[in-house]
Amino acid sequence: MVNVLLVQTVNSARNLDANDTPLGLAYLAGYLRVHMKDVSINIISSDEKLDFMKYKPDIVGMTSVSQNFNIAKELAAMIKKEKNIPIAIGGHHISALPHLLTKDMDVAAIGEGEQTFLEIVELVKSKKFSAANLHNVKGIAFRENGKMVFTGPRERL
Ligand code: B12
Repeated sequence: MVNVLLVQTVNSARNLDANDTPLGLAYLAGYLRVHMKDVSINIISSDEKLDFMKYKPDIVGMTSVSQNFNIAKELAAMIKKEKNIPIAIGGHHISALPHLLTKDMDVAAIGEGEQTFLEIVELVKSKKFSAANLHNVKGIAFRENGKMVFTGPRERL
């Protein structure tokens, strides 16, 4: 069993940041459920903050628009402090500016994320999540020995 926690970054001070489940994360969850056995998925909002660990995540996937990227950064730092689990981030902001990946974020998913995230979660599930193996996942950026690696575009769904 692998526990996946998907987090929508929200700024509750803004009207449009309702806590509705974002379609993008729902697509990722739907794709995982169809293509992977023994996976448990929770989708929550960044407002839950310190309660994250109650979901016992093996991997966290975050989504963020530019406006909420600071929230994503803080969350990634907070989660890493608590437990060293892989953190992937996707969405418009990191897709356009993958070099902004922070030291607390392990993987940037560029563009459509369904197949990309499935492959990342498969690595986590089989305990093979490492920079060496990330080279085989198309459509991502990550840091290796301080250098940014881009694995090349993923075919569009
Ligand atoms: C619908 C929509 C909304 C709805 C969302 C409703 C809902 N419950 O889903 C509402 C009205 C709530 C909304 C609010 C806002 N929105 Co809006 N929204 C959109 C819109 C039109 C479509 C998004 C969508 O659902 N796409 C379909 C899904 C399936 O695709 P996706 O989200 O991109 O996700 C895919 C990939 O990005 C990737 N992915 C995404 N996240 C992750 C995470 C991981 C871990 C991985 C691996 C992959 C991954 O995989 C997904 C599946 O392929 C886009 C424009 C567009 N055409 O994309 C703007 C857009 C995303 N919004 C934008 C903005 C600015 C906002 C607000 C900040 C507005 C405001 N001033 O408050 C808020 C922020 C809300 C928030 N907390 O994120 C901007 C973001 C720009 C930027 N630079 O980041 C966009 C691009 C519009 C624009 N051109 O300006 N929005």
